[in-house]
Amino acid sequence: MNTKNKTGYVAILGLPNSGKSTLLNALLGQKLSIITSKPQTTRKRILGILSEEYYQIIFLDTPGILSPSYLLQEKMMEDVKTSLDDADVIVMIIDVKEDSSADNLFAQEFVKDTVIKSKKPKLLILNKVDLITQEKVTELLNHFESQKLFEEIIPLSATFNFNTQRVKEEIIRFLPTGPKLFPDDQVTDENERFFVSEIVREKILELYRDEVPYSCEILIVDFKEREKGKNFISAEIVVERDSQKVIIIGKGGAGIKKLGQVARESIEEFLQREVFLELRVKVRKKWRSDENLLKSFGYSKKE
Ligand SMILES: Nc1nc2c(ncn2[C@@H]2O[C@H](COP(=O)(O)OP(=O)(O)OP(=O)(O)O)[C@@H](O)[C@H]2O)c(=O)[nH]1
Ligand SMILES: [Mg+2]
Repeated sequence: MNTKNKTGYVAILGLPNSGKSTLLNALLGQKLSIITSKPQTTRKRILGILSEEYYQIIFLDTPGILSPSYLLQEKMMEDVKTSLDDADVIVMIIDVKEDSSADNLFAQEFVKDTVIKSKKPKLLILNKVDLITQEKVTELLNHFESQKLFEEIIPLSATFNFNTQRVKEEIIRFLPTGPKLFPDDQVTDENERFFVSEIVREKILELYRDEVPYSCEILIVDFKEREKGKNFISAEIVVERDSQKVIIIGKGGAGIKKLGQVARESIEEFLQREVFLELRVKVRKKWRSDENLLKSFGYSKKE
């Protein structure tokens, strides 16, 4: 083992919709985390591993920081907290269009009382700089540099891959030395089933409005790799109310048909093989506030 190897965990933290998952995917060079224009897309910590000869960065993409209003959101915040605990380096990310001075981010108690006070190296990413002028970027850099809260402040456009390399280099600077923790060819710790369920959820977030996508959870109930023909995947869409089931299915089944089609295409792209996707909708009253159901859906492995 090379003694100069650098290895460590890097937590990507920020408000919902700031671009955490887009940054993770840009750094990995592949789509692992789902991304949508709606806040609270990511619900669980997503681990993404970037291995090169002399380093291994283990990224933790996290749900957006929020003040929880129901149990599911509490579980989401648990994942944020454990990611912070696990991290060797903290990457905080802001959306320069929505929260240019990071006032909203710093207003969050968890950020104010815990993240900022952490002794771990902290980098601040000013994301979405493609949406503002260069003058504004310079102004923001000066503003945050004078605060002296961060080791480095880096302007970024995660979508357009501007400065992604610099983010990676700065992270490596602050990584501890140590042997790699995962095999070089391993990208994540979750299985295909998990990512397939995430893709279905991504498509629901894209296709449905208001509270409907937020009331959905996806369970993969069957996943068969058949020797001949396509893989067979059966997914259950769990909703909270009968009315939401009606909306998901749509008039004459048009909604769920469209969902099945776009989700299948995206799953096939991810798996690089053809699949048959079956979708069913089930009502589980108030699952978002039900400790046992949430546990069975894999939320928060709180010891
Ligand atoms: N213009 C622009 N949009 C971006 C950039 N990075 C991310 N976005 C968009 O911002 C939205 C949110 O991106 P995500 O990566 O899902 O954000 P997130 O922080 O993971 O959000 P949650 O998982 O909900 O907490 C998406 O519509 C992205 O396409 C960027 O650099 N520039
Ligand atoms: Mg996300």
